[in-house]
Amino acid sequence: MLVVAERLNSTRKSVAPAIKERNTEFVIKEANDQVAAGGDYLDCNAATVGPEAEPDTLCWMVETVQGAVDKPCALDSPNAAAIEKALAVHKGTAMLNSITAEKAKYDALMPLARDHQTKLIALAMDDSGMPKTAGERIIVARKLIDALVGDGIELRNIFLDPLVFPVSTDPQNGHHVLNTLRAIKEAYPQVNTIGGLSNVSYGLPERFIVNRAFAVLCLGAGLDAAIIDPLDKKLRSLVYAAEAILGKDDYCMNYVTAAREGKLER
Ligand code: THG
Repeated sequence: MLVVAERLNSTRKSVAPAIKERNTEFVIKEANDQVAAGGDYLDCNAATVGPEAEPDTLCWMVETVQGAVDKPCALDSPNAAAIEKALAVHKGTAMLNSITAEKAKYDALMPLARDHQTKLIALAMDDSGMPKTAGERIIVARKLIDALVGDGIELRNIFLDPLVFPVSTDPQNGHHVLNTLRAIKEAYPQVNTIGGLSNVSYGLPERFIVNRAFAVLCLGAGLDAAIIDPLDKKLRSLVYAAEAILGKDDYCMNYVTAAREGKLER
């Protein structure tokens, strides 16, 4: 499973002031910690500084992160101006987080993804709002994937996000995600799937437990990548184990190596 490390997000209480004050040391430590824990992409979200300051702040985040670690970033913003500026300073292949089938957003962001050949997170939503059931999400997802392919985006660069909502608000919310994952992988085997797993546990106690259970279920339904806190060793351990069980880890090499390297925790 590809890990998009989520901790450098300005909506987190401890991160917002650090980003506003351009605390380089804070960002470097988070980047180093998340890569040491297995992060493949580092999500960078500077939304709370406001739309005026966001482009320069996101650039500063990307340059600070990539000055410390040799990893690509996931540029977490709906602001095309911020994405465009950040792409200009980003080294390697970035991930763009995210595009939707909302017309204005699609038209602003699709050319950036196409021209820079980025990885692209595609959210299953359009101008009619957030789809609810798996059936509704699959219709929107198909529309979006087909539009992207028509505009020259390669299937392998698309990461379809089915949108994760809390199970505390609707008991079917987990099911909607799992059913969407299965349907997308069946219809488009070359498209990758991704989700922000921690959304599932909003409003519940001991959220980490719910997130871990959800990660395992999503892997079983065809999840390829996840936006997670890689510092959760127990979550990472369950992901290694689940991948071995699902035949995604030849001879359990990754699991055994993780154990040898002290990365597993029961
Ligand atoms: N899909 C896509 N992108 C996303 C999401 C998604 N980006 C944002 C989010 N969802 C995933 N990232 C985070 C980052 C941090 C936290 C949760 C999700 C987090 N939340 C604590 C909480 O809510 O309790 C904040 C506590 C704090 O203030 O520190 O840590 O679904 N494509």
